[in-house]
Amino acid sequence: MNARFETICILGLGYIGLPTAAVFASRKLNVVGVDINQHAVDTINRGEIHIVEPDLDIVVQAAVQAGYLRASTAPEPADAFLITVPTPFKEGPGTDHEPDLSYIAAAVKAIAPVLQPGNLVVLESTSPVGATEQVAAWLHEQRPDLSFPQTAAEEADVMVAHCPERVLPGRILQELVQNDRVIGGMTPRCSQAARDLYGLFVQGECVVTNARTAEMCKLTENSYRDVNIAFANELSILCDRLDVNVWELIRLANLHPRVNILQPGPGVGGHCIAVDPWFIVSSAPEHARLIRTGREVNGSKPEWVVQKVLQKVAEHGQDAPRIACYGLAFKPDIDDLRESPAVQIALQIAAAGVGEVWAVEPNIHSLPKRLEGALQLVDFDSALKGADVHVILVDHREFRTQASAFVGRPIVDTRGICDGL
Ligand code: SAJ
Repeated sequence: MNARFETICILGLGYIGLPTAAVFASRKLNVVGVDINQHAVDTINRGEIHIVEPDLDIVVQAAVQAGYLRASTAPEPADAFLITVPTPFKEGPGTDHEPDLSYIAAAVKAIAPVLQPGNLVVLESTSPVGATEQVAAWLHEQRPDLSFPQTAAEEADVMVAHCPERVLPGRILQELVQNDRVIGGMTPRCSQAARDLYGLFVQGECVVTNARTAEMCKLTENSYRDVNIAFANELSILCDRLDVNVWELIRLANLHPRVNILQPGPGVGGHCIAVDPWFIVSSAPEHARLIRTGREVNGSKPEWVVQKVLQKVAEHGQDAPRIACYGLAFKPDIDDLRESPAVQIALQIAAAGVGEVWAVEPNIHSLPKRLEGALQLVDFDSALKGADVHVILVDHREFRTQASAFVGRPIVDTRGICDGL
């Protein structure tokens, strides 16, 4: 028999939680989204959104107006609880990229008092192997009156599963519905319940495995991409040394039916690909050699770009030049500056003190506090007219469509948007 879900409580209303909440609500489930950020809660309750993601505003507005989506700072009783909070690194001395599960722990603590027999708890946050079992253990500690799968197996009062998100920022709403999902329940009954839940909106296949495999699968997907981008980034550095056009090289190599090289760039950003491979490395450092090297290659690319820019500035030979950095986001057509190599590069150029550093970022209205002072936000036309050196860091649509404007100017093009012009 299919598990019945009428009310869903989603903890963490960020890039994953909010779209997921909105999609469940659009299927006429009662959704309570929970976030510790009062501003996010108020914004959503007005039917607006606090992040940039294509079409999300329309879906959220419709869901709030129809009464199916509501935000709150505290969890409420529900049939299923989804945990979609961040898993950053631990900070402080002696920590080497170890995952920080404190947001998950806080979410567990928040839902424990409202848990009821028959509930399903799904961990969606990207997590190190073993985190779902940890969630179940924490829940048991806080609710000794309820039984959980680690002790009661299929008889448990509360079911627990891992179902990692795999959507691409910029395409979240399509990918949420269309992508296949990996479902890792702590028992087959937990998996079945989670499969029923996601089956309410997922059109792709929901493939069942155990929780540890699901955790490792998510980390593997992002590590695979990281290592492949590292290959492209290494090629770009080699080609620069060997005077070969890397964009043309990759196009040609990819004509081979079994070669598919990704694109080089200024480094790898975001809160996923630049982070998740470390969760594998920190769990077995001596065995994760390739994955660590991929991270190191991508992690050192921004520094290489900075050196290229300083070289270009020196060639230009002007005192106090104005250097325009095009793009601050970690990838095209989004506003997300987290772990962005573009931000790192712009700040390092500013710190080098060779000139004034301008940032052109069409997806934000003002600079975050930590960038104020070091950078100046200017619009595309002013940068094009006024800057002496142009550094393309993100291939935003606005830059791609106007790439010919850069021709003939001193430029460092980390994304190849001017290739062939
Ligand atoms: N990048 C390159 N060259 C490429 C592709 C990407 O330099 O050829 C850079 C981007 O500019 C960006 C970074 O890599 O800085 C990551 O971007 P991305 O588009 O590859 O991935 P994310 O971080 O937006 O989303 C990834 C996705 N994972 C995979 O494709 C395996 C997504 O499906 C996951 O859901 C997401 O991580 C996540 O949340 O884990």
